[in-house]
Amino acid sequence: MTDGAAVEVAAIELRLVALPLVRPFRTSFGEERDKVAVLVRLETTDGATGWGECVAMASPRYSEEFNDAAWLAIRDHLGPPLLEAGPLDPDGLVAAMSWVRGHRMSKAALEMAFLDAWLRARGESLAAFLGAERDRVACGVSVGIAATPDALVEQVAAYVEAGYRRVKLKIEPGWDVGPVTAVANAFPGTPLSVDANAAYRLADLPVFEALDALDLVMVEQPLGHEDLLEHAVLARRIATPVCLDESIRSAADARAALELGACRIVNVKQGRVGGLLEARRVHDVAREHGAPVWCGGMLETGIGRAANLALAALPGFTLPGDTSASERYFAEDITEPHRMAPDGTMAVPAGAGLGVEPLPDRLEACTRRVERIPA
Ligand code: SMG
Ligand code: MG
Repeated sequence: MTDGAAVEVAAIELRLVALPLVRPFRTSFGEERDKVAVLVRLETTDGATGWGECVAMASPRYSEEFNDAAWLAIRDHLGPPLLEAGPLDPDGLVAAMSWVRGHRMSKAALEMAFLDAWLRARGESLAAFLGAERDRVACGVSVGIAATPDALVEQVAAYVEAGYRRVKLKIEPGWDVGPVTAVANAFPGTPLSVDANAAYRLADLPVFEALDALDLVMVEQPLGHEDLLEHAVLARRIATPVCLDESIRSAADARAALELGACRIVNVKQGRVGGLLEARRVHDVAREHGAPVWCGGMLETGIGRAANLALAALPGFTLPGDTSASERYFAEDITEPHRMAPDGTMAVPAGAGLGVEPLPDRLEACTRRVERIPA
């Protein structure tokens, strides 16, 4: 439920930005060298503006969504009715987009931009609006597939040194028990997890049985991206808690997964579930089931990262998130950088709305394309 004044959407600006990553990020589904994202800038008839970031990638590999599709979904389908909708509050905005099936990352980007504008006008931070109970959050780091186990250990050493409170290693068939054991042996007290991005089948059970010996915090999305039943079977056969990412697209999915025993932990990404309001409902469902949640990441720029930090400050987020410092991704972010303290925590932005905005020069330098509706 949201209360308070409704505002009218006057214009929506789409902007494609590209930022080089400090090092390529390799997962079981491919390698990212640049962060390419659609940003949304929304204006209200009262003159308030807000920013949103779509977490889709350049190609439909993490999920079916991708940047070019998000651009069209927003420009041609989601956006125009919002310009005609009259006064909206956040629930009204979500309702006005609900006729579109799927396209959750596009809806989430519009919702983020709307909330930023709406909250700035009220002088309220996103974290306070969502119900945050902390002003700092614990940070983990997600480490891509490396060239060799030694190279992986070297990367992890720098992150452990920086203070990260949990290290997640990407795995795929052929890059699992060996490199993960090497890291576990090199950093005995460091909480470790693995993320397969759906690269395994149930027949790979021996891999997960072998990983059980390493006392991992969790194994994330080991099996099919749309599968719950096989995850429930695997979860019963291994000791390591299963966490789901790709398979949870809504609070209803989270409820089904937890009640089926398909997972014990949920990775929450606001974009994957269609927005911050639905992400809060995923958090609420998991809490009802006594399941910890943590905030995932999509290599966001400083805009999307600010939203993640606000979400990660909710009380059910009891595990460190993939909410790493800006410098882990970019030599220069498009906002002031989000910095991590040596104790492995990061400040939740306290200013109104997202509490951050793009730096004009950086935004200009990263922009590849802009389009506005109405034109
Ligand atoms: O934002 O630090 C980050 C990346 C975290 O590993 C991460 N994300 O499956 O959880 C995941 C992946 C999805 C994006 S891979 C490009
Ligand atoms: Mg994941």
